[in-house]
Amino acid sequence: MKAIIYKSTGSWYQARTADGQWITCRIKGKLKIDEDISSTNPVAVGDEVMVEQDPQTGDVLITEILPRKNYIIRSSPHRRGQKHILAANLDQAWLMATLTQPRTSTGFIDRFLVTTAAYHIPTTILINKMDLWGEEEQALADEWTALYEEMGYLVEWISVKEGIGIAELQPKLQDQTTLIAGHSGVGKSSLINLLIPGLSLRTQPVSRWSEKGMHTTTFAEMFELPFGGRIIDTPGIREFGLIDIAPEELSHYFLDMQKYLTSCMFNNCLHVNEPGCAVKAAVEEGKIHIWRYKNYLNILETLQQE
Ligand SMILES: Nc1nc2c(ncn2[C@@H]2O[C@H](COP(=O)(O)OP(=O)(O)OP(=O)(O)O)[C@@H](O)[C@H]2O)c(=O)[nH]1
Ligand SMILES: [Mg+2]
Ligand SMILES: [Zn+2]
Repeated sequence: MKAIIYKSTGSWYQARTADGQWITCRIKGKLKIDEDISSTNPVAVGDEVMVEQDPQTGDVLITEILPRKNYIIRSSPHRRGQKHILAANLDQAWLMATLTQPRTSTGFIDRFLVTTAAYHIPTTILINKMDLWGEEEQALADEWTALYEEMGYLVEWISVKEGIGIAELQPKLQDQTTLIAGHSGVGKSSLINLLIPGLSLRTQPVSRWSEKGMHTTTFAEMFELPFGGRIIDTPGIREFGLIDIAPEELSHYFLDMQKYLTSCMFNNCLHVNEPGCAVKAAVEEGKIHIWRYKNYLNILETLQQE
């Protein structure tokens, strides 16, 4: 029978079968995997799987992972060089950021956007905790919003605490499978609690000293929305490590660089110090934001080290 994975806690998985039953299952010794991803988690939240009952033990076993429509992958937080699939079969990704308590860096945002662009997953940037904004944060919010909207991303300002901007999110979530990602403490679980009455996911204040989150959510988990659709809560990500992206490919996933790429003198231009580089010219003319270019160079350097 077919089932969808809602939660993984290491060796056990919670899933829902095609006929609506909730089950707990584990992986059969020899699992048929189509793609060769060699991740630390062979089965991810959102995966469609085939399950069958072991006649001897009565355990429900996952016998096959059905082909994934897409997935979001990053380098494993625990083991360098290993891959971890955040979730699979997504309609969209929402990157939750905050300007204070904690502040999300644009480097983090840009790494995430590169991955979702590489896997063709439509992405929205949610900026939470607007209730805490002073003049500086407001100015930054304006700047980020203009920058990312120009590239074609949707940017929404919300306050989960005060319920601002939340009703507007509902039609965007309806009947979609949405992943929510971001640093620890930005309010991912708090938002899901607000969207699903009766749910009480654990949330925790950010540290007063470091202004960083406490890594309260420890496993990704998918929930059904009362108005239709599914939403995936994920553990806070400190650094989003990119995977499977070649250095020459990187600029293709910077949506603001795309239109200049064919004008570079060399078609394998890395836009660092090659002559006749249209990307660098656009940066100098202010058509590409200097932040974005700096983040590009940083990411490029980490890709070249691999
Ligand atoms: N001031 C303010 N605080 C908020 C808002 N949204 C969430 N918080 C608070 O931020 C803290 C962290 O919220 P969580 O929902 O636990 O954050 P998370 O993103 O799920 O964090 P991890 O599970 O660690 O990744 C909690 O104390 C929330 O009450 C908001 O809009 N404004
Ligand atoms: Mg959480
Ligand atoms: Zn170039």
